[in-house]
Amino acid sequence: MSNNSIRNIAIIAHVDHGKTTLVDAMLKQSGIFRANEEVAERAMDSNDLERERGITILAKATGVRYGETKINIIDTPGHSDFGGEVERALKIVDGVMLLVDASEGPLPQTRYVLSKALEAKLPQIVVINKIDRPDARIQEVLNEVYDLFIDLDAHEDQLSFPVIYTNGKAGIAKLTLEDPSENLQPLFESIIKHIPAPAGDSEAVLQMLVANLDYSDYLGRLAIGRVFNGTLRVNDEVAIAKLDGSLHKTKITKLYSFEGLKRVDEAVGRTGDILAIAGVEGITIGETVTSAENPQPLAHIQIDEPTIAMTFSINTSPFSGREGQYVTSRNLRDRLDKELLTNVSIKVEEAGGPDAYKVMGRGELQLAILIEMMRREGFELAVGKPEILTKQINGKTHEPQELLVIDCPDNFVGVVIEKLGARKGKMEKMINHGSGRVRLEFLIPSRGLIGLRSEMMTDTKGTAIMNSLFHGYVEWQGDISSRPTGSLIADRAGRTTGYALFNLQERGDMFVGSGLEVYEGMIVGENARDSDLDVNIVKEKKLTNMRASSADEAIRLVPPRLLNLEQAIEFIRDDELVEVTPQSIRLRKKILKGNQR
Ligand SMILES: Nc1nc2c(ncn2[C@@H]2O[C@H](COP(=O)(O)OP(=O)(O)OP(=O)(O)O)[C@@H](O)[C@H]2O)c(=O)[nH]1
Ligand SMILES: [Mg+2]
Repeated sequence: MSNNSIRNIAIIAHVDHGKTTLVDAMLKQSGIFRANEEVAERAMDSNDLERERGITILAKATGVRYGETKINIIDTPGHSDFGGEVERALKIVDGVMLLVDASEGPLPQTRYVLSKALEAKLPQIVVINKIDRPDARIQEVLNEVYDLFIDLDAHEDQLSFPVIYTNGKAGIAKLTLEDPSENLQPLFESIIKHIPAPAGDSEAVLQMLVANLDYSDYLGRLAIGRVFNGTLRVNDEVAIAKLDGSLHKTKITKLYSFEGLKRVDEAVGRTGDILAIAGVEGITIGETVTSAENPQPLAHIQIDEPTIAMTFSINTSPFSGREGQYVTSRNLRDRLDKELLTNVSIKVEEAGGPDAYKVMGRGELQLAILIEMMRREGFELAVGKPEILTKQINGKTHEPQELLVIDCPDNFVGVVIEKLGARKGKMEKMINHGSGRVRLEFLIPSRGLIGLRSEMMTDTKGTAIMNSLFHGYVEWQGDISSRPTGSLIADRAGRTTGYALFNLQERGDMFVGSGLEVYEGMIVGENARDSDLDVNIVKEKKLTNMRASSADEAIRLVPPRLLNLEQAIEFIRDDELVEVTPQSIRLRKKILKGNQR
């Protein structure tokens, strides 16, 4: 039995290939909005960090109507660090739209998300997007997509996917390039035709798989998931089949379906639909809402392991508690526990005592986003250098490896190869599109990527595009030398002076301007040499010297290099920390006292 009036589809792609923009257009053309309604661009990217960074971080569900059919669409993030979001979205859909940028072609995350969709045996609609780009190479890109399918061992019948050409920005979809279509009708039709309706029996035992959580001030925890079998009604007595095997009885107090950017109250949830329910305090992702009398849990959601870890600890700097609201180890623990509820790809362990936690995730960006969210909520914390999670395989240490794709102008190829060689990168492929840009593919230990982005940007004058993808484990690749420079460290507390900065700036890059409060052990700059250097950055000029005083007015300070959170995380070494507060990002030595280091 299937519910032919519903389709559940996820939209998957590499970062920035236009998923959220296409969902915008689908929402608009399905008549969800009133004629005069103001709708923001990339409306599904609703949280602050998503809007600021212009990327999707969390997978989100929406529903549109096309004729008699309700299409639930899950917009997913394209950045590799958020792959866990894609993995769980795929558990509750019956097919995917695989979007590929008509100029960039398939990139590492295209490969990743497609491999997950093939693994889940989900049918695909291939969408070649951004066909309006002046540098679009549509036919070539389509061929690259076929190659990718073949490379991923797709079955013959999986190669007969439908192809749609779109300009997501303008809301146009075409079945062929000559198609005069001026709207998304061909895409909607294709979804209805090629994506199977959800199977499931409305009379069978209730089984709803929870793939996401949300929170409402009135209703408490909301579980979002798909009803695979049975029918769900408000006030039903149900059981939550917990991950640990136990059963927890509860009553559904509220039921919603998704309609555009809103949730719509429902009394009865349909089999096959994606719904949000309340009355499920304590539920977590991967659990099943099922019959209380005859519980039949679905298989748990299993996703890829974390590859990177960072230590989050309470802020022990002399400035601790000045700028943040939440500073205790209890605060930190509670916040991380809360994160674990919704963020399936993160793991947390105690790291030698209650004041520090090892937080494990898929990449630096994922952890940096978590830290950024925490500081906005009022937390202060200190974080250490990211470390790679190794694994013992047959008694030998293995480390995670990444497939790294770099796109750069051909005159930088030499620099790029040299840089990656030093980081144990092995070149696998080099493709010259003949457009003046070259695409290089490397296998490189994940360690080798830490701090690479900023160096690569400097080396290629900001022209390189880098993308990486987890590519299994390899035997430990030996030492990779870290930053070749040392730190400039404040040797006493006080306020920085222009005079001191002026005298220090020839030693390296300064991270602070004048008049800033510093403490002993705080890192104030990057030493041009390879060792650390303690400096007096609060030194006042001697007031008795009239000549120096007048000369001071003319001093020219080089503007400080202000590091953002990700740059700070990339900069620090093992014996250093980043101190994060709602207002500041400071770098420090783990051991503050100069005479104890
Ligand atoms: N020229 C052109 N630009 C497009 C098109 N679709 C999207 N874009 C632009 O591509 C950029 C990325 O679009 P998004 O919709 O945020 O991409 P995304 O795939 O959702 O990105 P992530 O969620 O971060 O992976 C934006 O600047 C869009 O305006 C298109 O059809 N043509
Ligand atoms: Mg997006």
